[in-house]
Amino acid sequence: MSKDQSVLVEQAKTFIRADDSQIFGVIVAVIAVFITLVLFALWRRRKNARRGILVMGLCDSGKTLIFSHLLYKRYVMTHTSIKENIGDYLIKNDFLRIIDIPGHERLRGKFFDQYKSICRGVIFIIDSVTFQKEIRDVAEFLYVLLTDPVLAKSNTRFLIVCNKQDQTMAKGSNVIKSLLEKELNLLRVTKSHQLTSIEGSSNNVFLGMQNKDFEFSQCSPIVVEFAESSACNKDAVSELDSVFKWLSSI
Ligand SMILES: Nc1nc2c(ncn2[C@@H]2O[C@H](COP(=O)(O)OP(=O)(O)O)[C@@H](O)[C@H]2O)c(=O)[nH]1
Ligand SMILES: [Mg+2]
Repeated sequence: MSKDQSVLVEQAKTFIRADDSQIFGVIVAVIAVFITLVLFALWRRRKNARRGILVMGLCDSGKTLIFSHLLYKRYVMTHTSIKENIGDYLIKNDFLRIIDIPGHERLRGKFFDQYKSICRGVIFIIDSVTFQKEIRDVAEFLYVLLTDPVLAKSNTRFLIVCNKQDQTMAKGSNVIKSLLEKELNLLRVTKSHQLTSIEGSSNNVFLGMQNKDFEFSQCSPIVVEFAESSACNKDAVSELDSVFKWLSSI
């Protein structure tokens, strides 16, 4: 082979090597884009699988009335329910499935277990008029929800709605929040004693932080917000503004 020929061969080899590394780069980029798309699709699927908003709270707090305002924008005469109400709430080309779960102690556990795997958020309704009388029951119910491992794992958002604000005896959301924090703090001690005495290990997550007085801000990855509402006004949907806003942010 002449000198010129071997120079040409060398140049061709270098060119092919450069071309190889370019092709390699393109392949890596394509694979990276493909993996990102697959992960994004999986994330979307998981998020869409959890499109349930559970409306919960004690009996007579106003769950069914708020449910019907949210879905049908109207006032209805309600009666104690033994079955769940379900409806789809349209939002930005998408929908959330709102599920009004009966408040009765014997029924709510069964319905909660049935729907918690699709739960993206919880709207927890409190009757702000009877709150002080019922504080223990409200705290017990909230304790079960906030320590549930399924809800904690899926970063569930909570909106605690202090309803019946149209009544003069209604407590405001700030008062309710701080009274509930104190009650949950006490309840946490009782529950941990109960657990150690029955020698069973529970899967439930610890409420708040060890060795610190309980505050709702410590529930991470669960996020808890508070709002006030009045659902009885036949036309004033605006008094549920905070609930509508929360739904559009979830
Ligand atoms: N004054 C007042 N009454 C309400 C309000 N929300 C619900 N109620 C009344 O409380 C009662 C129980 O309401 P309901 O929606 O059936 O409660 P649920 O048992 O939690 O589903 C009904 O008589 C409602 O009209 C409210 O914001 N203000
Ligand atoms: Mg009801």
